[in-house]
Amino acid sequence: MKAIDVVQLILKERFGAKPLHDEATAFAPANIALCKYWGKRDEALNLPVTSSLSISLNNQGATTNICLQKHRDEVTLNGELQSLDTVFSQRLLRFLDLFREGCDLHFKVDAQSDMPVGAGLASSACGFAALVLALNQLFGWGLCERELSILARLGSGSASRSLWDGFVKWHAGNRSDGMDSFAEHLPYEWPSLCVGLCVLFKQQKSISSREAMKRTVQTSPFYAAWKPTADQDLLCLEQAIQSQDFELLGSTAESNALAMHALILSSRPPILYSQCETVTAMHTVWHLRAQGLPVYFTQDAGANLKLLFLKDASNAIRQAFPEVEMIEPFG
Ligand code: 2P0
Repeated sequence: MKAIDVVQLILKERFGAKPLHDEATAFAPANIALCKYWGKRDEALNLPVTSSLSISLNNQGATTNICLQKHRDEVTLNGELQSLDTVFSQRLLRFLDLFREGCDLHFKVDAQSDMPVGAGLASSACGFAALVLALNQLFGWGLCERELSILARLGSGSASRSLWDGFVKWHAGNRSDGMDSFAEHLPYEWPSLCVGLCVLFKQQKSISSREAMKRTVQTSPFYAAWKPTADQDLLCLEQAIQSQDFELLGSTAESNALAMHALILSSRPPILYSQCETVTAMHTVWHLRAQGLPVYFTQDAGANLKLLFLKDASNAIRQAFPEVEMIEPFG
């Protein structure tokens, strides 16, 4: 099935209708996976092999404004006009094409991201989620959360999780049309939980997560172990969230990230997102833990780490990582 068929299934008679408004703006929070999405069962629809679970970063994310244009598309990112043939613009425009089939529509998209783009800091997830929310307003579709999550997934898998604050679970589903593969908000609050963004590297990563994910699935001799590992980690994380068991949450999220990076490293040819600074920061976290400070890390497709800790540990974390940006997801 193609992405446009899914869009038709969701929009029904609204497919091909003209926008109700000239302009719309929406915000979506960045999300950090505690149980990662790594591997697709369908590349056209971004359908995952496993379910995943994330925490959103409250007011850190992307704000996207979309407005109708007369003659040609225009894309700006953080105020800078982008050439339309960059990977960034092309991905965005191909996504917009899904919603203007048969219509002579042009858009100006102005994306503002709080997260460095392409640095493994979940920028594409919040970008596509904000775009889908803005399109829903622009066209006046009135879609429900499940439908919005499915549309966001078509732009980027992890975008399906960026529509809510707090904890979010993305159900892998097993249908070939992906109508059962959507995310939902988990109704648990954890006010003392903190996430620390350690930006060790701002440069664009050398290989996109999309490419790396594909290579891992195709070539890692260990990929078969990923599904049972992730399924078990997901159960532990849900239990940790329900019982507010921080050690279970932190240790499971850290192991899950390390297992994902072990798989990625075992791809052929190999892929290593970590830099020397990443490994040093990991050792610092393990050293702090050995001294009795409950802190854990997770790592996405980039060299940067995200620390997980409780508010009580903030001062000690700040001493060990002076540059850390602290976020209270439930603050
Ligand atoms: C995640 N990541 O669960 C995992 C962990 C990165 C590491 O989802 O091809 O940009 O657009 O579906 O969502 C990054 O991959 O990939 C990602 P596509 P996406 O957050």
